[in-house]
Amino acid sequence: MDCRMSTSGETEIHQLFTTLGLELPSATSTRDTIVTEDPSSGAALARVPLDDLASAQAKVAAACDAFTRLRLEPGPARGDLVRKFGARLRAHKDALARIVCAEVGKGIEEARGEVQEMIDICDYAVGLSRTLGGRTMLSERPGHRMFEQWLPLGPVLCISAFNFPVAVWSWNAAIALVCGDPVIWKPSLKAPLCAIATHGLLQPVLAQAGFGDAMQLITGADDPVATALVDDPRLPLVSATGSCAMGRAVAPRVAARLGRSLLELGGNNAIIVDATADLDLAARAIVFGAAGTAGQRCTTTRRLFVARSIESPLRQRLVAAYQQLQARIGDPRDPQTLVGPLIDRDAQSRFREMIAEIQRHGGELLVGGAAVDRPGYFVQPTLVRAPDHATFPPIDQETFAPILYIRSFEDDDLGRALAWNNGVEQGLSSALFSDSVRAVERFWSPAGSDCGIANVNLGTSGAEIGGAFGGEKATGGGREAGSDAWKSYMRRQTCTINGSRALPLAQGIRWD
Ligand code: UN1
Repeated sequence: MDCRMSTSGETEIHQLFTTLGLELPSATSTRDTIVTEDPSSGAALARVPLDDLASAQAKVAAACDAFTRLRLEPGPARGDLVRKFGARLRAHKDALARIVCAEVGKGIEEARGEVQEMIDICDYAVGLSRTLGGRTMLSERPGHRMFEQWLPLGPVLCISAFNFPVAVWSWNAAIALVCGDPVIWKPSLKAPLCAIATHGLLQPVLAQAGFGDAMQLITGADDPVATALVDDPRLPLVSATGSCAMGRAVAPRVAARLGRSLLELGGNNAIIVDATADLDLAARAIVFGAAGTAGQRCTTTRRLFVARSIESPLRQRLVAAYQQLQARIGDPRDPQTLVGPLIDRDAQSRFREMIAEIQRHGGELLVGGAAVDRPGYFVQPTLVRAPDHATFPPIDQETFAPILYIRSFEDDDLGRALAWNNGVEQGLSSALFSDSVRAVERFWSPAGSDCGIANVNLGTSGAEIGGAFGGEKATGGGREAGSDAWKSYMRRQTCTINGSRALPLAQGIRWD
């Protein structure tokens, strides 16, 4: 049976690559390989050759060479490369989404959304390529003019995670390209096909413009390949998405060489629902936030704090919705499916271990709590009532699975809910459901949510690309995508010119 499924998985991938006009990389005898698998069946999809240290170094050298030319290309011309890439993504949205769906098990509707997020950031970056600018400042010295300019930084190392295998890279790549920076992409080894396909779509656009070496893809093991990239002083910025543990390994190494890092790490995101909230709206947002993408977004809703007087009606709505969800677990290729598999066997084991820990600590399983008995790595979306007053360690941990904890607070004690919201090591996303302007203002006040994202009457996940994306504390402090996140990809130069014949010193110093 495994053999038959493996054959169909391989055929599907082969056909999708053909639709994109691409060839699957072929394994050679000189390279190590990995087998990437379909998490909804456990069957093999393809054998992918890995880069070794020597090939990785050669790719870094090529990117450095590309930088010497890309930095001199006018910004709008760099934007045109991104515009053409966006056009190719539009044309091939469905096939690329199907590869994401097959390799990481993301439901096809959400996978299409992920490719749309790539298209959106391309449009955004194209606009940026004609609008990036610096400030002019007032000089204190007569006849002097002071301004700042933003210049390309250098080749950027982008480490991406399996859960958004193409969109998060595109936030980095589209912005870096218009800023004049080549990008070296080190994708998760759980999703190499997504990266190979995306890279293949971009490559003709770059090659045609003489920048075929500006984007490099390195599929390599953490040790020694990724470690060497992180340590490489030729790469002034390391933009890394993944777990807090990964960030803790990467950040000190980059800091040791005084490089820049841009970290987008874990989240243990909460929704607070107060007594004035629209419960139907809240319930819909909570279920998507907690069970969408099988709980594998960094923005997934993992904790729910509910005002005591509405706890029972909201819980009833959620229990009913979660019961219905159990029938919508399945093949992510089926548009009726709402919950696909976890990424791999380890993730499924961690889910099981966490369920055991929840029960050990007195958590009440309201719905779900089991792995699904079918091939692949499926688990049930799980709703847990956490004890209100006892300490409950599972709630403080980010388990990358669809587990949602509910806890209640007294109606007049929003301060407690905010303290719980802020009482975890991460600080990525947060949301409040409320019709009270006072509650909303408190949530957004300096004493409110400590997260990088703070939403009102919408859930914690599903951010648009126009905002700066990222969070505080153990989430790493980085900001990617919109707003002024582009500044991380450029170097700032403060420039002063003296147009007079005198040489006045700043701060009024006389030194004749
Ligand atoms: C991630 O999980 O790493 O806001 C990124 C969201 C998506 C991006 C998630 N737009 O949920």
